[in-house]
Amino acid sequence: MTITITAFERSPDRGRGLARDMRVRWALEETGQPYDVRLVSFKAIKEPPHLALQPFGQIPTYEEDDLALFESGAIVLHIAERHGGLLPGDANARARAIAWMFAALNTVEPPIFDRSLANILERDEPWYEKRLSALDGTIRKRLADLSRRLGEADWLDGEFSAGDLLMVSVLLRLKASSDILEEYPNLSAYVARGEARPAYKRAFDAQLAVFKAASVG
Ligand SMILES: N[C@@H](CCC(=O)N[C@@H](CS)C(=O)NCC(=O)O)C(=O)O
Repeated sequence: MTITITAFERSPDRGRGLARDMRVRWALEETGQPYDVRLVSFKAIKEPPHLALQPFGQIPTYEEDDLALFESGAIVLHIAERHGGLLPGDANARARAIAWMFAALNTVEPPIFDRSLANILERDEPWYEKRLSALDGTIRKRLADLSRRLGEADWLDGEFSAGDLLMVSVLLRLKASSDILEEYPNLSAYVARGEARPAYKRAFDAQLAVFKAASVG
């Protein structure tokens, strides 16, 4: 069984670990699964062979024997369900960990992602400041609620889970472009705990190596 994922040959984040292959790499590292990476260009992801794997022309994708998957959340869930280490054994705790995965991607990521997009695409627009301030308001609301729920705990619900992996991944995007996360010291410490995990570091180094190799080449 060989697992192959796709990642950008030249990631626009310049190796800062913000592209969504990072969360898949991290899940594979947490569960000790070896994997190959097929590097793709922005042009190639819009062409038929890649579109057959990812209908929206994006990375990451995941291939394993005759299974092909897209959507980073679905891929992380698949990895977590097949291999130990990312979901609790108890059925209710497992369901709660999966709820945190959805919360990360459905509730917390959207305003954070919209903010990073506005930063790139709308910076020169007359509405930019107003839009940024509205997005920051939504993000602060989400973070305040998350911070209250996390409290002094290390992870969102007991042991580290795929829910934490996705939540930390999402918060890292915010940390890369804003100081908002620092307003919530327990969330900053939560993200730092995620980044300190050996599996995170291995995944980060692997994606950074791709960027460095592309810069030399
Ligand atoms: N919801 C998708 C989003 C995937 C996504 O936005 N990928 C970005 C890189 S992080 C991409 O491929 N962007 C290129 C494009 O959309 O053209 C997932 O989680 O997999």
